[in-house]
Amino acid sequence: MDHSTTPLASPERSPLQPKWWHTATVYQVYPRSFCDSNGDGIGDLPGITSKLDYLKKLGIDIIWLSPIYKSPMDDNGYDISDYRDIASEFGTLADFDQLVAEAKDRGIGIMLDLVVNHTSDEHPWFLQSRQGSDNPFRDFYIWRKPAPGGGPPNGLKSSFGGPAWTLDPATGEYYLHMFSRRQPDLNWENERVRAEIYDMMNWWLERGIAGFRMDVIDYIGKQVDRELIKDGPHLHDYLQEMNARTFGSRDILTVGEAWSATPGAALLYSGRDRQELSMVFQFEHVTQQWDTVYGKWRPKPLDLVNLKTVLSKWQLALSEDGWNSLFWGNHDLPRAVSRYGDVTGYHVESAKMLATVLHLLKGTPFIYQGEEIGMTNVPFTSIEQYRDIETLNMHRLHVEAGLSPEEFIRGANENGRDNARTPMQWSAAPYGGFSTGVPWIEVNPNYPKVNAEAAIRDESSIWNHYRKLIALRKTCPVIVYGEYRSWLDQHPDVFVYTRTFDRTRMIVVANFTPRHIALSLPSELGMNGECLIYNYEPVNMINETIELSPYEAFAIASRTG
Ligand code: TEU
Ligand code: CA
Repeated sequence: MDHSTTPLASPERSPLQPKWWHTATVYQVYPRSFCDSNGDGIGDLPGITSKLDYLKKLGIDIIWLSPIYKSPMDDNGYDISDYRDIASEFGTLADFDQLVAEAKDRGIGIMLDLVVNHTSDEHPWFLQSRQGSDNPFRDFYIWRKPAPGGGPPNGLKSSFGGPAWTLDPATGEYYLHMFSRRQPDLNWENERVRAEIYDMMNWWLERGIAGFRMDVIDYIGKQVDRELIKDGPHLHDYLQEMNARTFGSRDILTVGEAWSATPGAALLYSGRDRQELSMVFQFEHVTQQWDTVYGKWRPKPLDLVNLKTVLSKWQLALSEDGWNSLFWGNHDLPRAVSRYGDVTGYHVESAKMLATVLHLLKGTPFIYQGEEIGMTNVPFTSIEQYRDIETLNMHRLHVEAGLSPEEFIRGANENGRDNARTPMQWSAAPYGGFSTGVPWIEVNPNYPKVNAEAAIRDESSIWNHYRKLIALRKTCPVIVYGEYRSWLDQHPDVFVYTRTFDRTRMIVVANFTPRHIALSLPSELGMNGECLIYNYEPVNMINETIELSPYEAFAIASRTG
Protein backbone atom coordinates (compact mmCIF):
# COMPACT_ATOMS: atom_id res chain seq x y z
CA MET A 1 0.00 0.00 0.00
CA ASP A 2 1.20 3.46 -0.88
CA HIS A 3 1.88 5.42 2.29
CA SER A 4 1.29 8.78 0.65
CA THR A 5 -2.40 7.93 0.22
CA THR A 6 -2.82 7.44 3.97
CA PRO A 7 -3.32 10.77 5.66
CA LEU A 8 -1.53 10.81 8.99
CA ALA A 9 -4.48 12.37 10.71
CA SER A 10 -6.70 9.47 9.75
CA PRO A 11 -8.08 7.67 12.78
CA GLU A 12 -7.55 4.43 10.86
CA ARG A 13 -4.08 2.95 10.90
CA SER A 14 -2.73 1.81 7.57
CA PRO A 15 -2.61 -1.98 7.40
CA LEU A 16 0.58 -3.79 8.36
CA GLN A 17 2.91 -4.00 5.37
CA PRO A 18 5.44 -6.81 5.34
CA LYS A 19 8.96 -5.45 5.77
CA TRP A 20 12.17 -7.28 5.03
CA TRP A 21 13.26 -6.81 8.62
CA HIS A 22 10.22 -8.70 9.91
CA THR A 23 11.87 -11.94 8.80
CA ALA A 24 15.44 -10.81 9.46
CA THR A 25 17.80 -11.77 12.25
CA VAL A 26 20.39 -9.23 13.37
CA TYR A 27 23.84 -10.14 14.67
CA GLN A 28 25.70 -7.62 16.82
CA VAL A 29 29.45 -7.33 16.39
CA TYR A 30 31.56 -5.57 19.00
CA PRO A 31 34.49 -4.74 16.72
CA ARG A 32 37.16 -4.58 19.39
CA SER A 33 36.44 -8.14 20.47
CA PHE A 34 35.39 -9.96 17.31
CA CYS A 35 38.44 -10.82 15.23
CA ASP A 36 41.93 -9.34 15.10
CA SER A 37 43.55 -9.54 11.64
CA ASN A 38 46.97 -8.07 12.41
CA GLY A 39 48.01 -9.39 15.80
CA ASP A 40 47.84 -6.13 17.75
CA GLY A 41 45.32 -7.69 20.14
CA ILE A 42 42.43 -5.48 18.96
CA GLY A 43 39.65 -6.69 16.69
CA ASP A 44 39.31 -4.78 13.42
CA LEU A 45 37.32 -4.37 10.18
CA PRO A 46 39.41 -6.76 8.05
CA GLY A 47 38.89 -9.28 10.86
CA ILE A 48 35.12 -8.88 10.54
CA THR A 49 35.29 -9.22 6.75
CA SER A 50 37.24 -12.46 7.19
CA LYS A 51 34.33 -13.89 9.20
CA LEU A 52 31.51 -13.05 6.78
CA ASP A 53 31.34 -16.63 5.54
CA TYR A 54 30.84 -17.75 9.13
CA LEU A 55 27.94 -15.31 9.54
CA LYS A 56 26.46 -16.24 6.18
CA LYS A 57 26.48 -19.87 7.23
CA LEU A 58 24.73 -18.98 10.46
CA GLY A 59 22.09 -17.31 8.30
CA ILE A 60 21.88 -13.79 9.68
CA ASP A 61 20.72 -10.86 7.54
CA ILE A 62 22.19 -7.80 9.20
CA ILE A 63 25.31 -7.01 11.18
CA TRP A 64 24.97 -4.26 13.76
CA LEU A 65 28.45 -2.85 14.24
CA SER A 66 29.13 -1.16 17.55
CA PRO A 67 30.99 2.12 16.85
CA ILE A 68 33.92 1.97 14.44
CA TYR A 69 34.51 5.73 14.13
CA LYS A 70 37.60 7.67 15.08
CA SER A 71 37.69 7.87 18.85
CA PRO A 72 40.04 8.22 21.81
CA MET A 73 38.25 5.08 23.14
CA ASP A 74 37.36 6.38 26.58
CA ASP A 75 34.16 4.30 26.21
CA ASN A 76 35.33 1.90 23.48
CA GLY A 77 34.17 4.08 20.62
CA TYR A 78 30.93 5.47 22.12
CA ASP A 79 32.98 8.68 22.29
CA ILE A 80 33.43 9.82 18.70
CA SER A 81 35.97 12.43 17.60
CA ASP A 82 35.27 12.18 13.85
CA TYR A 83 31.95 10.86 12.55
CA ARG A 84 33.34 10.50 9.02
CA ASP A 85 36.43 8.45 9.67
CA ILE A 86 37.33 5.03 11.08
CA ALA A 87 39.31 4.47 14.28
CA SER A 88 42.87 3.73 13.18
CA GLU A 89 43.04 0.51 15.20
CA PHE A 90 39.92 -0.75 13.37
CA GLY A 91 41.13 0.11 9.84
CA THR A 92 40.30 2.63 7.13
CA LEU A 93 37.32 3.82 5.13
CA ALA A 94 38.54 1.54 2.34
CA ASP A 95 38.32 -1.41 4.77
CA PHE A 96 34.81 -0.29 5.65
CA ASP A 97 33.73 -0.08 2.00
CA GLN A 98 35.14 -3.53 1.44
CA LEU A 99 33.22 -4.90 4.40
CA VAL A 100 29.98 -3.39 3.08
CA ALA A 101 30.61 -4.74 -0.43
CA GLU A 102 31.59 -8.24 0.67
CA ALA A 103 28.69 -8.42 3.09
CA LYS A 104 26.33 -7.33 0.31
CA ASP A 105 27.65 -10.13 -1.93
CA ARG A 106 26.47 -12.52 0.77
CA GLY A 107 23.10 -10.85 1.22
CA ILE A 108 24.11 -9.25 4.52
CA GLY A 109 23.52 -5.58 5.37
CA ILE A 110 25.63 -3.42 7.68
CA MET A 111 23.89 -1.39 10.38
CA LEU A 112 25.94 1.37 12.02
CA ASP A 113 25.77 2.56 15.60
CA LEU A 114 24.67 6.18 15.56
CA VAL A 115 25.99 7.90 18.69
CA VAL A 116 24.64 11.43 18.55
CA ASN A 117 23.54 12.21 22.07
CA HIS A 118 27.19 13.11 22.73
CA THR A 119 30.59 13.24 21.08
CA SER A 120 34.12 12.79 22.38
CA ASP A 121 35.71 15.77 24.11
CA GLU A 122 38.26 15.52 21.29
CA HIS A 123 35.67 16.21 18.59
CA PRO A 124 36.58 19.46 16.78
CA TRP A 125 33.12 20.85 17.66
CA PHE A 126 33.88 20.47 21.35
CA LEU A 127 37.43 21.78 21.02
CA GLN A 128 35.89 24.90 19.46
CA SER A 129 32.99 25.04 21.89
CA ARG A 130 35.21 25.20 24.95
CA GLN A 131 37.23 28.09 23.48
CA GLY A 132 34.87 30.69 24.89
CA SER A 133 31.28 31.80 25.40
CA ASP A 134 31.21 33.65 22.10
CA ASN A 135 32.67 30.86 19.97
CA PRO A 136 30.26 29.91 17.13
CA PHE A 137 30.32 26.30 18.35
CA ARG A 138 29.60 27.21 21.98
CA ASP A 139 25.95 26.32 21.56
CA PHE A 140 26.72 22.89 20.04
CA TYR A 141 27.00 21.63 23.61
CA ILE A 142 25.21 22.31 26.87
CA TRP A 143 26.97 24.91 29.02
CA ARG A 144 25.64 26.41 32.23
CA LYS A 145 26.90 28.80 34.88
CA PRO A 146 27.64 27.36 38.33
CA ALA A 147 24.75 27.19 40.82
CA PRO A 148 24.19 30.44 42.75
CA GLY A 149 26.24 29.20 45.71
CA GLY A 150 28.86 27.63 43.41
CA GLY A 151 29.14 24.01 42.31
CA PRO A 152 27.32 22.16 39.51
CA PRO A 153 24.24 23.89 38.02
CA ASN A 154 21.91 21.13 39.23
CA GLY A 155 21.80 17.59 40.54
CA LEU A 156 21.95 15.62 37.28
CA LYS A 157 24.08 12.48 37.63
CA SER A 158 26.20 10.71 35.05
CA SER A 159 25.36 7.06 34.22
CA PHE A 160 28.98 6.24 34.94
CA GLY A 161 28.89 7.78 38.42
CA GLY A 162 29.32 11.28 39.85
CA PRO A 163 27.79 14.55 38.65
CA ALA A 164 26.82 14.96 35.00
CA TRP A 165 28.54 18.36 35.01
CA THR A 166 32.22 19.20 34.68
CA LEU A 167 33.65 22.65 35.22
CA ASP A 168 35.77 24.02 32.40
CA PRO A 169 38.17 26.48 34.08
CA ALA A 170 38.75 28.43 30.85
CA THR A 171 35.28 30.01 31.00
CA GLY A 172 34.19 29.10 34.51
CA GLU A 173 31.14 27.27 33.13
CA TYR A 174 30.04 23.67 33.39
CA TYR A 175 29.28 21.36 30.43
CA LEU A 176 26.84 18.47 30.59
CA HIS A 177 27.84 14.83 30.09
CA MET A 178 25.32 12.12 30.86
CA PHE A 179 28.15 9.56 30.49
CA SER A 180 31.89 10.10 31.08
CA ARG A 181 33.33 13.62 31.30
CA ARG A 182 34.99 12.81 28.00
CA GLN A 183 31.53 12.43 26.37
CA PRO A 184 29.98 15.94 26.32
CA ASP A 185 26.27 16.00 25.37
CA LEU A 186 25.31 17.71 22.13
CA ASN A 187 22.67 20.41 22.23
CA TRP A 188 19.84 19.06 20.07
CA GLU A 189 17.88 22.29 20.49
CA ASN A 190 20.44 23.86 18.16
CA GLU A 191 19.26 23.49 14.55
CA ARG A 192 22.82 23.56 13.29
CA VAL A 193 23.69 20.53 15.38
CA ARG A 194 20.75 18.64 13.93
CA ALA A 195 21.63 19.66 10.38
CA GLU A 196 25.24 18.47 10.84
CA ILE A 197 24.04 15.13 12.14
CA TYR A 198 21.58 14.62 9.29
CA ASP A 199 24.33 15.43 6.75
CA MET A 200 26.59 12.91 8.38
CA MET A 201 23.84 10.25 8.34
CA ASN A 202 23.23 10.84 4.64
CA TRP A 203 26.93 10.53 3.99
CA TRP A 204 26.89 7.02 5.50
CA LEU A 205 23.61 6.08 3.82
CA GLU A 206 25.20 6.89 0.51
CA ARG A 207 28.00 4.48 1.33
CA GLY A 208 25.39 1.74 1.25
CA ILE A 209 24.59 0.92 4.86
CA ALA A 210 21.40 -0.94 5.72
CA GLY A 211 20.46 0.65 9.01
CA PHE A 212 21.20 2.59 12.15
CA ARG A 213 21.12 1.55 15.79
CA MET A 214 20.65 4.79 17.71
CA ASP A 215 22.51 5.09 20.99
CA VAL A 216 20.47 6.46 23.95
CA ILE A 217 18.07 8.08 21.51
CA ASP A 218 15.53 8.72 24.29
CA TYR A 219 17.92 11.41 25.62
CA ILE A 220 18.00 13.77 22.65
CA GLY A 221 14.88 15.72 23.62
CA LYS A 222 16.24 16.53 27.09
CA GLN A 223 15.46 19.73 28.97
CA VAL A 224 18.41 20.14 31.24
CA ASP A 225 17.15 22.96 33.41
CA ARG A 226 14.13 20.87 34.39
CA GLU A 227 16.44 17.89 34.96
CA LEU A 228 14.33 16.11 32.36
CA ILE A 229 16.56 13.78 30.33
CA LYS A 230 14.46 10.93 28.95
CA ASP A 231 11.42 11.43 26.74
CA GLY A 232 11.76 15.21 26.52
CA PRO A 233 8.98 17.18 24.83
CA HIS A 234 10.69 17.43 21.41
CA LEU A 235 12.06 13.91 21.21
CA HIS A 236 9.54 12.69 18.67
CA ASP A 237 9.66 15.93 16.67
CA TYR A 238 13.39 15.45 16.26
CA LEU A 239 12.98 11.84 15.22
CA GLN A 240 10.35 12.74 12.64
CA GLU A 241 12.59 15.48 11.34
CA MET A 242 15.53 13.07 11.18
CA ASN A 243 13.42 10.51 9.36
CA ALA A 244 12.24 13.09 6.81
CA ARG A 245 15.70 14.46 6.20
CA THR A 246 17.71 11.25 6.11
CA PHE A 247 16.50 7.65 5.85
CA GLY A 248 12.75 8.17 5.40
CA SER A 249 12.91 7.59 1.66
CA ARG A 250 15.02 4.46 2.03
CA ASP A 251 14.12 0.95 3.05
CA ILE A 252 16.46 0.59 6.00
CA LEU A 253 16.24 -0.82 9.53
CA THR A 254 16.36 1.64 12.40
CA VAL A 255 16.35 0.71 16.06
CA GLY A 256 16.52 3.19 18.90
CA GLU A 257 18.05 2.35 22.24
CA ALA A 258 15.52 3.53 24.82
CA TRP A 259 16.02 2.20 28.34
CA SER A 260 13.07 4.29 29.44
CA ALA A 261 10.55 3.13 26.86
CA THR A 262 7.11 2.12 28.05
CA PRO A 263 4.82 0.31 25.61
CA GLY A 264 3.09 3.64 24.96
CA ALA A 265 6.38 5.29 24.08
CA ALA A 266 7.37 2.35 21.89
CA LEU A 267 4.21 2.89 19.85
CA LEU A 268 5.27 6.50 19.30
CA TYR A 269 8.71 5.47 18.12
CA SER A 270 7.69 2.52 16.00
CA GLY A 271 4.01 3.00 15.11
CA ARG A 272 3.76 2.40 11.39
CA ASP A 273 2.23 5.75 10.56
CA ARG A 274 4.59 7.72 12.78
CA GLN A 275 7.53 8.04 10.36
CA GLU A 276 10.08 7.54 13.11
CA LEU A 277 11.90 4.23 13.66
CA SER A 278 11.41 0.57 12.82
CA MET A 279 11.62 -0.48 16.47
CA VAL A 280 13.26 0.25 19.81
CA PHE A 281 15.31 -1.66 22.32
CA GLN A 282 13.54 -1.49 25.67
CA PHE A 283 15.08 -3.09 28.75
CA GLU A 284 12.21 -3.85 31.07
CA HIS A 285 13.03 -7.57 31.15
CA VAL A 286 16.59 -6.61 32.14
CA THR A 287 15.98 -3.93 34.76
CA GLN A 288 13.21 -5.79 36.56
CA GLN A 289 15.97 -8.11 37.78
CA TRP A 290 18.04 -5.35 39.35
CA ASP A 291 18.18 -4.44 42.99
CA THR A 292 16.24 -1.30 43.89
CA VAL A 293 19.23 0.13 45.80
CA TYR A 294 22.41 -1.35 44.29
CA GLY A 295 21.01 -1.74 40.77
CA LYS A 296 22.79 -4.13 38.50
CA TRP A 297 25.71 -4.57 40.92
CA ARG A 298 23.49 -6.68 43.15
CA PRO A 299 21.25 -8.67 40.81
CA LYS A 300 18.20 -10.48 42.09
CA PRO A 301 17.77 -14.19 41.36
CA LEU A 302 15.78 -14.85 38.21
CA ASP A 303 12.02 -14.66 38.79
CA LEU A 304 10.40 -16.42 35.85
CA VAL A 305 6.88 -15.19 36.60
CA ASN A 306 8.15 -11.61 36.41
CA LEU A 307 10.13 -12.26 33.27
CA LYS A 308 7.12 -13.82 31.55
CA THR A 309 4.89 -10.97 32.67
CA VAL A 310 7.20 -8.41 31.11
CA LEU A 311 7.74 -10.34 27.86
CA SER A 312 4.01 -10.99 27.48
CA LYS A 313 3.14 -7.39 28.23
CA TRP A 314 5.35 -6.23 25.34
CA GLN A 315 4.15 -8.93 22.97
CA LEU A 316 0.55 -7.84 23.53
CA ALA A 317 1.17 -4.09 23.60
CA LEU A 318 2.82 -4.12 20.19
CA SER A 319 0.63 -6.75 18.58
CA GLU A 320 -1.47 -4.42 16.43
CA ASP A 321 1.01 -1.65 15.77
CA GLY A 322 4.69 -1.03 16.36
CA TRP A 323 7.24 -3.82 16.35
CA ASN A 324 9.32 -5.52 19.04
CA SER A 325 13.04 -6.09 19.11
CA LEU A 326 13.97 -9.36 20.82
CA PHE A 327 17.23 -9.82 22.70
CA TRP A 328 18.78 -11.44 25.76
CA GLY A 329 22.16 -9.76 25.52
CA ASN A 330 24.28 -6.98 24.07
CA HIS A 331 27.64 -5.33 24.74
CA ASP A 332 26.32 -3.71 27.96
CA LEU A 333 24.73 -6.84 29.43
CA PRO A 334 25.91 -10.12 30.91
CA ARG A 335 26.02 -13.27 28.82
CA ALA A 336 22.52 -14.66 28.28
CA VAL A 337 23.30 -18.24 29.27
CA SER A 338 24.99 -17.08 32.48
CA ARG A 339 22.14 -14.77 33.40
CA TYR A 340 19.11 -16.88 32.48
CA GLY A 341 20.50 -20.39 31.99
CA ASP A 342 22.76 -22.84 33.80
CA VAL A 343 26.36 -22.87 32.63
CA THR A 344 27.53 -25.52 35.05
CA GLY A 345 24.91 -28.23 34.80
CA TYR A 346 23.06 -27.63 31.53
CA HIS A 347 25.09 -25.27 29.41
CA VAL A 348 24.00 -26.56 26.00
CA GLU A 349 20.40 -27.37 26.95
CA SER A 350 19.73 -24.05 28.64
CA ALA A 351 21.35 -21.98 25.88
CA LYS A 352 19.16 -23.73 23.30
CA MET A 353 16.09 -23.28 25.47
CA LEU A 354 16.70 -19.54 25.75
CA ALA A 355 17.22 -19.19 22.02
CA THR A 356 14.01 -21.12 21.33
CA VAL A 357 11.92 -18.96 23.63
CA LEU A 358 13.28 -15.68 22.26
CA HIS A 359 13.38 -16.44 18.53
CA LEU A 360 9.82 -17.73 18.40
CA LEU A 361 8.35 -14.56 19.89
CA LYS A 362 6.95 -11.88 17.60
CA GLY A 363 9.62 -9.33 16.68
CA THR A 364 13.10 -9.11 15.21
CA PRO A 365 15.70 -11.15 17.08
CA PHE A 366 19.16 -9.79 17.87
CA ILE A 367 22.04 -12.16 18.58
CA TYR A 368 25.03 -10.79 20.44
CA GLN A 369 28.38 -12.15 19.20
CA GLY A 370 29.32 -15.39 20.90
CA GLU A 371 25.78 -16.04 22.17
CA GLU A 372 25.39 -18.52 19.30
CA ILE A 373 28.18 -20.67 20.76
CA GLY A 374 27.06 -20.23 24.36
CA MET A 375 29.82 -17.89 25.54
CA THR A 376 29.64 -17.24 29.28
CA ASN A 377 30.43 -14.54 31.83
CA VAL A 378 34.04 -14.07 32.91
CA PRO A 379 35.53 -15.46 36.11
CA PHE A 380 37.68 -12.40 36.82
CA THR A 381 39.06 -12.19 40.36
CA SER A 382 40.63 -8.74 40.41
CA ILE A 383 39.58 -5.29 39.28
CA GLU A 384 42.83 -5.11 37.26
CA GLN A 385 41.35 -7.54 34.76
CA TYR A 386 38.45 -5.20 33.95
CA ARG A 387 38.64 -2.62 31.16
CA ASP A 388 35.15 -1.06 31.09
CA ILE A 389 34.92 2.57 32.18
CA GLU A 390 31.56 2.04 33.89
CA THR A 391 32.88 -0.91 35.93
CA LEU A 392 36.09 0.89 36.89
CA ASN A 393 34.28 4.08 37.94
CA MET A 394 31.60 2.22 39.88
CA HIS A 395 34.23 0.12 41.60
CA ARG A 396 35.91 3.25 42.90
CA LEU A 397 32.63 4.83 44.02
CA HIS A 398 31.11 1.73 45.61
CA VAL A 399 34.29 0.74 47.43
CA GLU A 400 34.71 4.30 48.70
CA ALA A 401 31.12 4.09 49.93
CA GLY A 402 31.91 0.93 51.89
CA LEU A 403 31.03 -2.02 49.63
CA SER A 404 33.74 -4.67 49.97
CA PRO A 405 35.91 -5.11 46.86
CA GLU A 406 35.00 -8.82 46.86
CA GLU A 407 31.29 -8.09 46.79
CA PHE A 408 31.79 -5.61 43.99
CA ILE A 409 33.73 -8.16 41.90
CA ARG A 410 30.95 -10.67 42.50
CA GLY A 411 28.41 -8.21 41.14
CA ALA A 412 30.66 -7.22 38.24
CA ASN A 413 31.16 -10.88 37.30
CA GLU A 414 27.41 -11.28 37.20
CA ASN A 415 26.36 -8.07 35.52
CA GLY A 416 29.35 -5.95 34.45
CA ARG A 417 29.72 -4.95 30.82
CA ASP A 418 33.07 -6.71 30.28
CA ASN A 419 31.29 -10.08 30.50
CA ALA A 420 30.13 -9.42 26.96
CA ARG A 421 33.39 -7.94 25.78
CA THR A 422 35.93 -10.74 26.14
CA PRO A 423 37.25 -11.92 22.77
CA MET A 424 35.08 -14.04 20.49
CA GLN A 425 36.15 -17.66 20.84
CA TRP A 426 36.86 -18.97 17.35
CA SER A 427 38.88 -22.10 18.07
CA ALA A 428 40.99 -23.95 20.62
CA ALA A 429 44.12 -22.09 19.41
CA PRO A 430 45.87 -19.71 21.83
CA TYR A 431 43.66 -16.72 22.74
CA GLY A 432 40.73 -18.63 21.30
CA GLY A 433 41.95 -17.88 17.78
CA PHE A 434 40.86 -14.25 18.23
CA SER A 435 44.38 -12.85 17.78
CA THR A 436 47.97 -13.98 17.43
CA GLY A 437 48.98 -11.28 19.93
CA VAL A 438 47.92 -10.59 23.51
CA PRO A 439 44.26 -9.46 23.45
CA TRP A 440 43.28 -6.10 24.97
CA ILE A 441 41.12 -7.98 27.47
CA GLU A 442 41.59 -11.55 28.68
CA VAL A 443 39.97 -14.42 26.82
CA ASN A 444 37.49 -16.49 28.80
CA PRO A 445 39.47 -19.59 29.90
CA ASN A 446 36.71 -21.90 28.66
CA TYR A 447 37.69 -21.31 25.00
CA PRO A 448 39.21 -24.80 24.47
CA LYS A 449 35.69 -26.17 24.93
CA VAL A 450 33.43 -23.26 23.96
CA ASN A 451 34.47 -22.15 20.47
CA ALA A 452 33.02 -21.70 17.01
CA GLU A 453 35.14 -24.34 15.29
CA ALA A 454 33.96 -27.06 17.67
CA ALA A 455 30.37 -25.79 17.51
CA ILE A 456 30.11 -25.91 13.73
CA ARG A 457 31.44 -29.47 13.65
CA ASP A 458 28.93 -30.71 16.21
CA GLU A 459 25.46 -31.33 14.72
CA SER A 460 23.89 -30.98 18.16
CA SER A 461 25.63 -27.72 19.14
CA ILE A 462 24.07 -24.49 20.34
CA TRP A 463 25.33 -22.95 17.07
CA ASN A 464 23.39 -25.40 14.93
CA HIS A 465 20.30 -24.74 17.02
CA TYR A 466 20.58 -21.00 16.31
CA ARG A 467 21.05 -21.75 12.63
CA LYS A 468 17.80 -23.72 12.60
CA LEU A 469 15.88 -21.00 14.41
CA ILE A 470 17.11 -18.32 12.00
CA ALA A 471 16.09 -20.47 9.05
CA LEU A 472 12.66 -21.30 10.51
CA ARG A 473 11.79 -17.60 10.65
CA LYS A 474 12.27 -17.47 6.88
CA THR A 475 9.84 -20.29 6.16
CA CYS A 476 7.17 -20.08 8.87
CA PRO A 477 4.88 -17.04 8.73
CA VAL A 478 3.42 -18.05 12.08
CA ILE A 479 6.77 -17.16 13.70
CA VAL A 480 6.81 -13.77 12.05
CA TYR A 481 3.18 -12.71 12.23
CA GLY A 482 1.33 -15.12 14.50
CA GLU A 483 -0.82 -13.70 17.25
CA TYR A 484 0.72 -14.22 20.68
CA ARG A 485 -0.92 -15.70 23.72
CA SER A 486 0.68 -16.84 26.95
CA TRP A 487 -0.50 -19.70 29.15
CA LEU A 488 0.13 -20.72 32.77
CA ASP A 489 1.29 -17.20 33.62
CA GLN A 490 1.73 -18.02 37.29
CA HIS A 491 3.74 -21.18 36.73
CA PRO A 492 7.13 -20.49 38.36
CA ASP A 493 9.20 -22.89 36.24
CA VAL A 494 7.75 -23.17 32.77
CA PHE A 495 7.06 -20.74 29.93
CA VAL A 496 4.25 -21.72 27.55
CA TYR A 497 2.98 -19.61 24.69
CA THR A 498 1.11 -20.03 21.46
CA ARG A 499 1.27 -18.15 18.19
CA THR A 500 -1.58 -18.31 15.70
CA PHE A 501 -1.58 -17.23 12.09
CA ASP A 502 -3.95 -18.09 9.31
CA ARG A 503 -4.88 -21.63 10.20
CA THR A 504 -1.59 -22.55 11.82
CA ARG A 505 -1.06 -22.75 15.52
CA MET A 506 2.36 -23.07 17.10
CA ILE A 507 2.98 -23.89 20.74
CA VAL A 508 6.26 -23.21 22.52
CA VAL A 509 7.01 -24.97 25.80
CA ALA A 510 10.16 -24.25 27.84
CA ASN A 511 11.42 -25.45 31.19
CA PHE A 512 13.55 -22.78 32.89
CA THR A 513 14.85 -25.08 35.63
CA PRO A 514 17.44 -27.86 36.06
CA ARG A 515 14.65 -30.12 37.32
CA HIS A 516 12.29 -32.60 35.70
CA ILE A 517 8.85 -31.05 35.59
CA ALA A 518 5.51 -32.78 35.25
CA LEU A 519 3.26 -30.25 33.62
CA SER A 520 -0.53 -30.17 33.37
CA LEU A 521 -1.80 -28.23 30.41
CA PRO A 522 -5.30 -26.94 29.68
CA SER A 523 -7.01 -29.48 27.40
CA GLU A 524 -7.40 -26.94 24.60
CA LEU A 525 -3.61 -26.98 24.22
CA GLY A 526 -3.53 -30.65 23.25
CA MET A 527 -1.74 -30.79 19.89
CA ASN A 528 -0.51 -33.20 17.33
CA GLY A 529 1.70 -31.72 14.65
CA GLU A 530 5.16 -31.08 13.38
CA CYS A 531 8.00 -30.47 15.81
CA LEU A 532 9.79 -27.39 14.50
CA ILE A 533 12.63 -27.31 17.01
CA TYR A 534 13.71 -29.18 20.15
CA ASN A 535 16.70 -29.61 22.43
CA TYR A 536 16.21 -33.23 23.53
CA GLU A 537 14.06 -35.44 21.30
CA PRO A 538 11.41 -34.25 18.85
CA VAL A 539 7.97 -33.87 20.43
CA ASN A 540 5.08 -34.15 17.98
CA MET A 541 2.20 -34.53 20.34
CA ILE A 542 1.19 -33.11 23.67
CA ASN A 543 -1.68 -34.08 25.92
CA GLU A 544 -2.94 -32.75 29.18
CA THR A 545 0.14 -33.86 31.04
CA ILE A 546 3.71 -33.75 29.83
CA GLU A 547 7.11 -34.52 31.33
CA LEU A 548 9.83 -31.97 30.73
CA SER A 549 13.54 -32.67 31.11
CA PRO A 550 15.86 -30.01 32.62
CA TYR A 551 15.78 -26.89 30.42
CA GLU A 552 13.82 -28.76 27.79
CA ALA A 553 12.19 -26.61 25.10
CA PHE A 554 10.35 -27.40 21.92
CA ALA A 555 7.83 -25.98 19.47
CA ILE A 556 5.06 -27.82 17.64
CA ALA A 557 3.03 -26.42 14.78
CA SER A 558 -0.23 -27.76 13.41
CA ARG A 559 -3.01 -26.75 11.07
CA THR A 560 -6.18 -25.98 12.91
CA GLY A 561 -8.78 -26.40 10.21
O1 TEU B 1 24.24 2.68 26.64
C1 TEU B 1 23.37 3.50 27.35
C2 TEU B 1 23.28 3.21 28.74
O2 TEU B 1 22.41 3.76 29.37
C3 TEU B 1 24.26 2.24 29.37
O3 TEU B 1 25.47 2.84 29.56
C4 TEU B 1 23.70 1.78 30.62
O4 TEU B 1 23.53 2.87 31.47
C5 TEU B 1 24.61 0.83 31.32
O5 TEU B 1 25.17 -0.09 30.47
C6 TEU B 1 23.79 0.09 32.35
O6 TEU B 1 24.54 -0.07 33.47
C7 TEU B 1 24.76 3.16 25.45
C8 TEU B 1 25.78 2.18 24.92
O7 TEU B 1 25.13 0.97 24.62
C9 TEU B 1 26.88 2.04 25.91
O8 TEU B 1 27.82 1.06 25.54
C10 TEU B 1 27.55 3.39 26.04
O9 TEU B 1 28.51 3.34 27.05
C11 TEU B 1 26.55 4.49 26.37
O10 TEU B 1 25.37 4.42 25.58
C12 TEU B 1 27.17 5.84 26.10
O11 TEU B 1 27.30 6.02 24.72
CA1 CA C 1 43.89 -5.51 15.01
